[in-house]
This record gives sequence, structure tokens and C-alpha cells, in this order.
Amino acid sequence: MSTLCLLFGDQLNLNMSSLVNLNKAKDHVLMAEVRTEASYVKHHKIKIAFLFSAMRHFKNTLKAHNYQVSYIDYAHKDNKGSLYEQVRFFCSQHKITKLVLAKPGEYRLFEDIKTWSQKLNIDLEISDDNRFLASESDFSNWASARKQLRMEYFYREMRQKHQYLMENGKPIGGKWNFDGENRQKLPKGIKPPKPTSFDQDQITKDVIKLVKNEFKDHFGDVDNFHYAVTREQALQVLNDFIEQRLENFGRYQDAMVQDEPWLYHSHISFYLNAGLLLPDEVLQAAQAAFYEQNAPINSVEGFVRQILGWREYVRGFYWHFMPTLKTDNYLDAKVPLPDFFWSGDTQMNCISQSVKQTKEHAYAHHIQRLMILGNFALLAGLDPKEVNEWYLIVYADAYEWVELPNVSGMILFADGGQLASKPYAASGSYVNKMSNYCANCHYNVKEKTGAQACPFNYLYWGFMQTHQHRFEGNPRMGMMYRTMSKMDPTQLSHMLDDTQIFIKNLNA
Ligand code: FAD
Ligand code: DLZ
Ligand code: SF4
Repeated sequence: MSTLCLLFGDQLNLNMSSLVNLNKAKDHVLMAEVRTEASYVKHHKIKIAFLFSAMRHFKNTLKAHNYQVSYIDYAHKDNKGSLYEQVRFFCSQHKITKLVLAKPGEYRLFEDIKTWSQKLNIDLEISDDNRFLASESDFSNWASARKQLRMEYFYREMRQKHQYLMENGKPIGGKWNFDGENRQKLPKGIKPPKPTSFDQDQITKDVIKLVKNEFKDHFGDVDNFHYAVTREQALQVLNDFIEQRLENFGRYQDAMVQDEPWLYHSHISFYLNAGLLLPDEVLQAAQAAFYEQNAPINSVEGFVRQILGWREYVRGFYWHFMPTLKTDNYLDAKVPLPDFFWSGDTQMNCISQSVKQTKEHAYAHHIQRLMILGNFALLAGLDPKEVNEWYLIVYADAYEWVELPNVSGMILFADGGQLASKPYAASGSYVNKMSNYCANCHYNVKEKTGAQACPFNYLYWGFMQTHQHRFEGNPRMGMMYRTMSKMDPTQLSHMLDDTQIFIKNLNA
């Protein structure tokens, strides 16, 4: 009579709530590389290689800590292809009375798991996913007490509750938000440090070979894989960030630079989302850098806001609004995703740069995801279902709990404004202000209509006209509509025509 713990590929931490109460002498841990999880969307090859390698390394860690682990690799003779079938098979071979697991990060898997207890006739115990600081009930209690949800207020409560960057009940530096100091373009001549990279060990090499054979038709390149695959390596990435980048993180967090994918970002989302790092230790490291005067408050607060604010907020938001969040389409957007989202072959340099980096690294930084690719998807009216699938596929840090709120809520306004108070829409001048992409582009960012005009310019004003009835009354968009009312009606009409022609030709 024993307990089986099913550990998912993104729960790679010895402190996982599902592991800590096991009796190592008689209970078992099951981990499995399965077809259903690896291909429910055609994940980027790097994402699969990263998770399989990290899973195999973590299996060794578990064994070193005296857990009894059954690890089913992809080519194992007993691989049954899905987590359910793997659990069923294990139960048929052993006397298992109870299955324990920490809540998975995706609704589809959670709904499936809820049916297992009856089907397998065993007890099922689902513990909280303790890779987060706010529990789901923390979020839903906070959300149910409000008419309007805004990350900023959630974040302030998290700062107070967890006492990050607080002194005598007040935020350090006298304000909650230093965003005003955090919008600088990267000056010419400044070269960001190289990202921390690791040689591929034998486990990673084996996994890459497997991925190239089994997932040939999946998106992306995998040969230059250089990511951390163990907790020790992930801690090194974190440490290098704190020492080499955090100081400049704030001021350049919105900057974009030709051929520079990494800039001053932390590059830890892969590891946080797979359990190799936990949010508390990351926040403590950043806070310590502030107290040791190694990083200024605008950088440290900006970083803390991402982890303690946005990351926790979107995860709570996901569970609060599922399953409807997945089908929301407030703007009735229907345009199919253009091919250049896969190839990067477009004369729009900002898009080409962002897609090609995504293909090569399974990574793009926040502003590329939000203000280039996301902004385009919003303005061109791309179908939320296709856009969500694309984001879930292409980034190695993508799981539905984080991808869906960012896409349907933050970029597409598909949730009708539950997450964001207004659409994150911008014309080419924003891209020109924050990057050097436009200097290398076929299009002219200063032109609003005609063959050479930057598509973001007419798409922006086309969007504003198309959705005027929806957004005119939004106080945060009033200024834009006042500007629009003073614009030349003929020019506006040309921009609407150009928008329609551009969208029509997108998939021609
Ligand atoms: P940094 O810029 O160094 O930020 C530090 C950390 O803050 C990140 O590692 C991440 O854990 C957290 N963070 C920052 N912004 C967000 C956010 N909006 N939501 C949740 N966490 C955040 N992040 C993912 O982890 N997975 C995704 O699938 C994902 N999809 C996104 C889709 C869109 C459309 C947008 C706009 C953002 C998305 N993000 C996603 C958030 C963000 O872009 C990435 O977390 C970030 O680029 C990862 O790189 P980094 O670790 O260098 O981040
Ligand atoms: C993303 C992923 C992939 C590619 N493969 C596996 C796998 O083979 N086995 C596994 O346990 N988990 C995998 N995962 C992570 C799961 O999809 C993840 O646990 C759910 O999406 C919930 O977040
Ligand atoms: Fe992008 Fe327009 Fe600038 Fe070209 S000109 S890089 S399309 S914003």
C-alpha cells in the first residue's frame, strides 16, 4: 500500500508541495516524457529539449535525495503516450492507494485529472501549486471584492503582505512605481553583457537528438541550445543577472535594439516557470542588491513589479477567468495569422527581428512580445485563437496560465478590458522612440499613407476608427480621440483604406 506522486515537467523543485510529505521508503515519484504533453501544440524544439533535459537532470536530483523515482523517457518501452495512461499503467504494476500531485498549471490538464480518481478507483490529493506566492484563493478573494481589477493595486498589496521594498509600512523611495524613469532608449555604443550560456552535456545532447528526430515538424531551431537545465545553472543565471544587468534593468527595460535579443533582461522565465527557481529567492536576491547599493531603486522596483506583481497577477487572473478567457473575442477579430509570424520574412524590420529571434532562441523580451508582435496582432485584428496558439508554441517559458492572460488580456483586449484598462495600441513612432529598428527598415516611419508608409501608422489610425464606438468613451483614450477629431478627414479615410488593403493582402 503506497502513494504515487505524479510530478509534471514544470514542477522541478524539491520543495514542491506534492513531494514534501512523501514517505521516501515506500512511496514513489512518477515522471514521464509523453507525446500528449509534448504535442498538444507544436511547441518550439527548444522548449521540449529544455524541459526534457531539465526533467532528466531533476530525476537524478530526486534519486540523490533518496526518492524512489520511476522515470519514463520518450523512447521507453513502457511509454504509454499520456500522463493518464502512464499513471494507470504504474497503478497496474504496483499497489497504489493514493495519487498525489500539485495542481497543474493548465486548465485542460486539471479538468482531465479530476476524472482520474473515479476511473482508477484510487484517492486523489491535489495540493496547491507552491511555485507562486499568492494562492488562487488569495487572488479570488482580492478580485471578488472589486468592480475593476488592476494589477497595480494587487501588486501594492503583495508588496505589503510579503514586505518587499517596504520600510515602516511605506514603499521604499517614497512611491510604488518608478516607471517614469524606466523608458530610455539604449544609447549608441552601449553593449549589454552576453547572456549566461552553458555547454550541452550528454543528457542535453541526447535530448536534442531525440527532439530532432521526433519533433522535426515543430517550430524553431535547437542546435545552438545553451540554456540552464539544472537548478545550479539556473541560480548562476540569476546571479549573473543580479551582478551584471540588474543595475540597468529599469532604465532600459522598454528598449529594443537591432540584433540584440537579450539586453538587460533577466532571462529567468524559463527557470521560474519550470520550478528550477522560486519567486521568493529571486525577489530576495534583487532586494539584497538594492540594500547593498548594487542596483538603484528604479531597477529593483521595476524587477520586483514583474515577479511579485505581473507574474502572480496573471496566474491568479487565469484561474479566476477560465474557461471563458480561452474563447473571449471582444473585438470580434478574425484575421488569420500571417505566414511571416513563422518565417520572419517581412519587410517590417521590427517584426522580422522579433520573429527571427524567437525562432532562434525561443525567447523575445517583453516589449517585443507586447509592443511589436502583440501590437501588430491587435491592430491587424488577428484571430485570438491563432495568436494564443502561436505564443504558446514559440516561447520556451509559455504555459497557458501565463500565456493566455498576456495574449487575450494584455495584447488583444479580447477579454473586453478585464486585465488592461485600455488596448496597448501604438503607431510606428513608439517603435522609433524605443528602438533603432526603423533606421534599418524598408518602410518610412514618418509616413502615414502610401506604399512607403510604416504599416503601424495606418493600422493604428485604422484601428482607432474601426473601434471608435467601443473606445471613445474610455477616459484613457479620450486624448487620442480628441487628436483624431482634429485630423484631416481625407487622410483618415486614406489610412482606413490602406489598413483594409494591407489586411486583405496579409494572407494573399
Ligand atoms: P524580465 O524582463 O527580466 O522580467 C523578469 C520576470 O518577470 C520574468 O522572468 C517573468 O517571470 C516576470 N514577468 C514579467 N512580465 C510578465 C508578465 N507580463 N506576465 C508574467 N510574468 C511576467 N512570460 C512567460 O513567462 N511566459 C509566457 O508565455 C509569456 N507570454 C507573454 C506573451 C505576451 C503577449 C506578453 C506581452 C508577455 C508575455 N510574457 C510571458 C511576459 C514576459 O514577456 C516574459 O516573462 C519575459 O519576456 C521573460 O523574459 P525575462 O525572464 O528576461 O524577463
Ligand atoms: C510542456 C511539457 C512538455 C513539452 N512535455 C512534458 C512531458 O513530457 N511531461 C510532463 O510531465 N510535462 C510536460 N510538459 C509540461 C506540462 O505540459 C505542464 O505540466 C502542463 O502544461 C501544466 O502546466
Ligand atoms: Fe516597424 Fe514601421 Fe519602424 Fe519599420 S518603420 S521598423 S515597420 S515601426
